[in-house]
Amino acid sequence: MSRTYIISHAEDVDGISSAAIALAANPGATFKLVDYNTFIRSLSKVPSDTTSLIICDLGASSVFQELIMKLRDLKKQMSITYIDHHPLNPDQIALLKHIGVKVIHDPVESASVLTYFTLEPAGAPCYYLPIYGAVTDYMDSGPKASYLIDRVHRHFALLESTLLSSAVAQGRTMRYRKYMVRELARGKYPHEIKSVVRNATATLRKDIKLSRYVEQHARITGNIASVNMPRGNNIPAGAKMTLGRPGVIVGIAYEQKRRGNTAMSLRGVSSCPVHLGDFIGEVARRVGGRGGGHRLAAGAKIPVKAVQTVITELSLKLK
Ligand SMILES: [Mn+2]
Repeated sequence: MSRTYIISHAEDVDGISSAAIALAANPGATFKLVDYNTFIRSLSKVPSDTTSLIICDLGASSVFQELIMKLRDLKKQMSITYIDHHPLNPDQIALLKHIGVKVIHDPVESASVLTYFTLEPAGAPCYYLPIYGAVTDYMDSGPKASYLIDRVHRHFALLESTLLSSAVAQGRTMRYRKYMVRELARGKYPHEIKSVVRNATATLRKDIKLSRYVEQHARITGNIASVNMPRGNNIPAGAKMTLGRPGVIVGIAYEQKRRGNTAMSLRGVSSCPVHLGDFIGEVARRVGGRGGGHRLAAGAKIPVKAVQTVITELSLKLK
């Protein structure tokens, strides 16, 4: 009997829609949502009777050696499909292929779009699933995403996408996110899923409060605006909100977590000359944390005392 196991990114709509697409294409599969911190650990928990493992939207360049070691072991028992759009260099892609992993990688499309074209789930609502991830990951202009968006009712697709991202920001428990994945996979549109509209509205209200907080507390260092956020807020949204200040190129928001750790989000304006995902990946590794992401949108978990290091090093690079 074939058993599919799906591992996807828990933190945003792209990962959630990728998981829903993979589940729609493989009804009855088991899925797990993880973040950059729990990704490698989750590979140790893949059931041994799995025949097919699908991994979506999980940037792994900062933990690449560990990834290769785990996948090489798993590959002895199962087929592995790795679908992602986070930075991977040609040597890393070649190495993954060399150990027998099917790699679908394209930095200009969202993971959800890549997952859709790879697994081709059937049915009309499935057609919208990749668009949610593309729109909310700012990747709706990629050729594959454009192809899909050209063929749907645009305003409907945009509204459903942002409803979903606002609801995800509010419903941060893993249980709720897994529920969303199951509902989307069985053909529900976001506004039809229980609590999505209510949660999205709650996020809008919170966002207004948050933008007032950021307005009062953001600190400017060179071209960077940074803000230490109270617990329980949407950190990426906070980072984005700091960008409104004149002359600011990168916005950073961070939140203190348990055990001396900090969760950090970085957002850049389009003229930002530094690849923020590469930058934070490298610094995070050096200070004993983890991080990565895209050119203008990245995140990390780092020790509290390393926050200033990130700000100082980045402001030197942006000079
Ligand atoms: Mn993504």
